[in-house]
Amino acid sequence: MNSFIAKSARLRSTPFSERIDAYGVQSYTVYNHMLLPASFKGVVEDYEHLKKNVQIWDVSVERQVQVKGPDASNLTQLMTCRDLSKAKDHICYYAPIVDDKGKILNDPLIMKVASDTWWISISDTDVLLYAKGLAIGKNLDVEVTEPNVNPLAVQGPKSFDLMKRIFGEEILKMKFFHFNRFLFAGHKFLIARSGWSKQGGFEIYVDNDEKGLELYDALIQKGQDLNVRPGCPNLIERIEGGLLSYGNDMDIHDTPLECGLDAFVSFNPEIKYLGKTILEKQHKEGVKRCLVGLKLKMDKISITRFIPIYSGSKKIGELRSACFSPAFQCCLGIAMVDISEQNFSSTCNLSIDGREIMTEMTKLPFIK
Ligand code: THG
Repeated sequence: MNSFIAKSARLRSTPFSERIDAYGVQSYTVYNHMLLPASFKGVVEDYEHLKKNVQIWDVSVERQVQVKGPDASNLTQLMTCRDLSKAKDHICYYAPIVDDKGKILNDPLIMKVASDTWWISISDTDVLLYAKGLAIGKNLDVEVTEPNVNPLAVQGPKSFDLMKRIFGEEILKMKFFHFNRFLFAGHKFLIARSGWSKQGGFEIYVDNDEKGLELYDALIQKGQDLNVRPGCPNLIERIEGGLLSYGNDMDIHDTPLECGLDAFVSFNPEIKYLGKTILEKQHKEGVKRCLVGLKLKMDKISITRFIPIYSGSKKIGELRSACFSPAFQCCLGIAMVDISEQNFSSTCNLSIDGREIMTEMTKLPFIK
């Protein structure tokens, strides 16, 4: 297929777009109405490189929905099933946003960045519109905006060395999922020890285009001997690590309990959020389906839609993401299956897309 994406202002560029082009991005996906690189030298080569070195990712698509004002905490809590009542400045919270039916609308990181200001670092749905609608409908005293913030992720085992060279020893003291402000070129950047890989690293919330580009170039220059490269979230690495992708592994038809996100669902009587009574009922009765990992004895797979899974003639679930894993030397899949079919003790033959595949069901993540 020789098709390409026609770029326009509607597919908003980022402060780093020109660099990514120049460094030879190979493919894009679309995320929050923007282009997100999907590979540079090929998904497998990018994966091998990420596990050994350091990569700079333009993840500007991780948009910040800013909720600010006297009712900011109320509105933010109303949207998420995670208890944010004790949320501390300097800590990131993985906090699913659910609707009035307890179904997942988004699975962002949420950060309290000032006493009356929250940043919701969203996955691929229009949380801005949902928040605005709720604020208007409930007459809340808040301002909901999307500030000009473009995250840059520095990921991989050598990210610590690289970040130290630019921001000093202090940055290495920061714990996982904490954030703080660090100086570069006279500008204070909000930086978190986080990122959508299991290889370790940081996310820099770039709120100044010019200084951000200067920082991008410094990261590339100072990382030459660390074999730094531009990169992007990697399909294989994230499936092995069990990082769920909204729109792929889960969507508006699923609840956080069905997706194994129980740790992020509060049943504290003091906490009020939309969909809570439905989630309480589901928690009490138990879920009817759940996300599992599948090890599939096959050497190639590519998923562009949910693929029904049959055991004999019975449909037991659907395969939602999958890839060939060099680490496991088989295909790994993430699937939603009937709870009665959950079985971690034996292998079985499952029919996937009309092919009988020897399959082992496992808990997620594949790699701890
Ligand atoms: N960083 C930022 N924004 C984001 C993402 C990100 N927005 C979109 C998307 N990614 C949101 N989804 C996730 C999913 C998982 C994680 C982060 C964001 C994650 N999970 C850790 C894990 O599974 O090991 C820890 C979760 C926990 O224990 O709290 O990192 O990546 N800014």
